[in-house]
Amino acid sequence: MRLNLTLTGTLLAASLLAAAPAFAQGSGSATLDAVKARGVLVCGVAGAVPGFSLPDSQGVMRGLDADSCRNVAAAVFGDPSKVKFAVTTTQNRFTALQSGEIDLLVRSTTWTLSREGDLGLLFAGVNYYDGTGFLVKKALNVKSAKEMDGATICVQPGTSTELAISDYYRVNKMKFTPILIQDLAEIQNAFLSGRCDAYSTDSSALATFRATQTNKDDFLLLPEIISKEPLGYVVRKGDDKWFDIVRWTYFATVAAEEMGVDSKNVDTMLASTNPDIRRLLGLEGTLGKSLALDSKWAYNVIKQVGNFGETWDRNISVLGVPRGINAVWTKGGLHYAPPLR
Ligand SMILES: N[C@@H](CCC(=O)N[C@@H](CS)C(=O)NCC(=O)O)C(=O)O
Repeated sequence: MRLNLTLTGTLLAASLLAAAPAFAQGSGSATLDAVKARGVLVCGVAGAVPGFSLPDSQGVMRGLDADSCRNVAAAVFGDPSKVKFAVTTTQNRFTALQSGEIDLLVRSTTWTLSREGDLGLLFAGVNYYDGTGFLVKKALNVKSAKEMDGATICVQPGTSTELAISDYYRVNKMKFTPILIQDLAEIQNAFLSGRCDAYSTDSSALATFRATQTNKDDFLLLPEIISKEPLGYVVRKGDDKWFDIVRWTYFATVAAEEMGVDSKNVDTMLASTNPDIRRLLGLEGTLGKSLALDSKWAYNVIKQVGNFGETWDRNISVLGVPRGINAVWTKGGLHYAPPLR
């Protein structure tokens, strides 16, 4: 019996080996192969958050998350328009990725241990170092979250915000009543109509929500940022090559900003003698090959979408949100690219 099992095992291994040459002709990434065969990257976004992902008047998805999706499409296809945006909710975003419905998730999603350890997902990069905040009406006459004992707080279910608020209240020995509302328009209306004293989520979204209100001066973002919410690019575990592609695409945008390469000067930079710039732009070395991509993968991202700072300014600075810790490390921020060599 044992012999039979061993034999079956050997046969199985042999048949897998026999199949290996066909697999070797692929890129080594099932996700990359599927994306290329389909001709389009399917990227999960929120589709409703100004500055992150929101269709403009022409129906074109705009925002930092949308452009993060475009970065990967530009790296893979040399064409950032080859993205299909899939609208996901705070509650279905992880199953959409696990089931293979989407290739990549960039949806103001916080990198946490349990999301990697329990959900079979990996965070390949952080496009916004954020934190949970509270938005209140000035009429409430509150200046600090510490004055919010007994408050009702509107929060979306399935978010890391829920845990951040309960931790904060526990630490400060205060009580609150959560009002859980999934739909974004509904939660914002609940807050505006006074159903809750505060609206809590990532402070970026609170700031951009406030900035887009006609009576924005009636609202106050409380000074406390009560948690760390690094928002990022998320992929499934088990496809290391795809993880590499997404991770180094993000790093390429940061490296470009660090080196002063942007969408406007990138063609002039093709004449640069700086070895780091030459490798980044695919003029020497084999970085593209290492990722199973074209040698111009990073050039295409920078030329067609922009470096990290350009993407930030286009989507976030315009809403009046300061760069802060989201600057590159050479300017005192947290975005730092390891060597592209
Ligand atoms: N970063 C937190 C919160 C995510 C979250 O609630 N995002 C909000 C604000 S940016 C959102 O996307 N709302 C839009 C929607 O649900 O349509 C998490 O990963 O759980």
